[in-house]
Amino acid sequence: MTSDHDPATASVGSARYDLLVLANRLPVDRVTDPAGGDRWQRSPGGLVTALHPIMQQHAGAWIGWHGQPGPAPAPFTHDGIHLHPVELSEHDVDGYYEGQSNATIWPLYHDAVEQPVFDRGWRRSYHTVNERFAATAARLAAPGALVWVHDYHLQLVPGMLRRLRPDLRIGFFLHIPFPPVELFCQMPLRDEIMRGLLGADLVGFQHPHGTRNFQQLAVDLLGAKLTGDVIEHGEGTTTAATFPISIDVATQQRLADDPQVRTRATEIRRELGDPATLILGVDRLDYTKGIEHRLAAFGELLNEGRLDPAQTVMVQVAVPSRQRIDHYQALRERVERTVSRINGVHAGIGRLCVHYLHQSYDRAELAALYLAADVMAVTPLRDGMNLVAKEYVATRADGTGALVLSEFAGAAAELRQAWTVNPHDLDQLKDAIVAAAHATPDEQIARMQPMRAHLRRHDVNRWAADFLSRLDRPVVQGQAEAAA
Ligand code: GDG
Repeated sequence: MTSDHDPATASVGSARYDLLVLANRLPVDRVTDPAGGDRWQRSPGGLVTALHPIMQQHAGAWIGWHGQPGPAPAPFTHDGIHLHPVELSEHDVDGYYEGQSNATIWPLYHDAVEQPVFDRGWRRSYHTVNERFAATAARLAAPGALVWVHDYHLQLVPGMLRRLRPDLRIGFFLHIPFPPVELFCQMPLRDEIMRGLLGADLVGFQHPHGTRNFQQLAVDLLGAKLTGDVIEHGEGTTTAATFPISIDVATQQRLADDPQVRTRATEIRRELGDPATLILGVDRLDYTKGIEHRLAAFGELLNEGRLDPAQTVMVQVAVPSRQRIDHYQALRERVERTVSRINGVHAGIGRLCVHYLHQSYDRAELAALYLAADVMAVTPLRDGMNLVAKEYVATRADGTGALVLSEFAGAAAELRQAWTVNPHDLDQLKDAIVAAAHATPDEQIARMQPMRAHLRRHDVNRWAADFLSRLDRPVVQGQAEAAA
């Protein structure tokens, strides 16, 4: 990654960068101080943590939306990263973001657990916004720069950028599942998306299933030739490979060791009435996360007397998400009705069975919840990875705690010692929750330790380094020959 520009003297706005990251959102949020002043604050996500050192080292820039419709702020530097906001109008937010990205692609890529909505106007908007991102990257990239494009919002960008700047090395990582051929082919935008993704030199997926689905589609839909993990297509070659994302394990462990967090964990249990078993769920309030299945299982276990309502508490953190989209409003109503029904039947005065928290929390409070929980229930119907499962494991320094994990989360491919479940099989889910709740400390530790060891070796820094070093390696042709 070399170029002749000097990052020390380049001013944001006119600089050309050796490393560019493109994601729907910039890694900062605008927050308002109590005094009424606005400032930018780094967002809590693992992606920015992982990329931060690399971005600083290579004087990289991040291109993304700043989170508000309307004119984009001028480029600025925050925490050593150069940020280039992309403007989205109200119309773009409706069509590109809430429409095509979150009401078409998101449900379709998650097994169509909700019916994807197809809309011509949204598709046009998606195309327009992807063009805007590609044009910004083309303008800002130094000759031969590495460009790393993230996620389902920007699938057309690699192809568009390739046409504008053939000199770049372009990588793309999909954070959500890549669906089977039959599902993908429902999408009117399917050819354009495939050609968009194949504009990249390297396309990364969370799970081998996604990688295989993509390779098969390239062959079936576009007549590409597959040799090893290299796809030869009309426009060149693209490597498709699996790079399971992870978390910042060191930071998570520091939180777990923090005396204030530990005290808070004890306090949480006390505030909940010191139950024998605390079952925890932490998710964005999203229909892919299997929150309803989890609640149904818990409700039945209480009805059947297999869990004692006086001794068992469930805490469900449901972080508000995509609240303007119909699917999400309907889900919220269903979840709230179910919670209320369970509490109506099983709670007592001053004693709830389900504590439902439609709020977001800071990382320290989340870590305290992870420390307090005997059973962590992660039951998505489909999930690219699921970082909550990994965070729970990384927090449990003494090896206790029990993770119930859906086989449909990408994380299940790595966290093999969890109580693995098919969340659609309610009886199996119930049995797993009971088994996890009754596991002895020895059994918990025997399961937890190998998962903790795995995470120590596979943290988010390694994920980013693996992807970027593979992207930076000009060996695509060599690999094709070796595999032939
Ligand atoms: C997508 C894919 C993939 C949760 N509540 C709060 C909060 N969180 C944090 C968690 C965790 C993250 O948000 C959620 O990550 P997930 O992986 O569970 O889920 P998605 O948001 O759906 O993410 C997913 C991921 O991308 C990465 O590739 O794993 O499959 O769907 O880190 O701790 N953070 C804060 N307050 C909260 O209340 N600050």
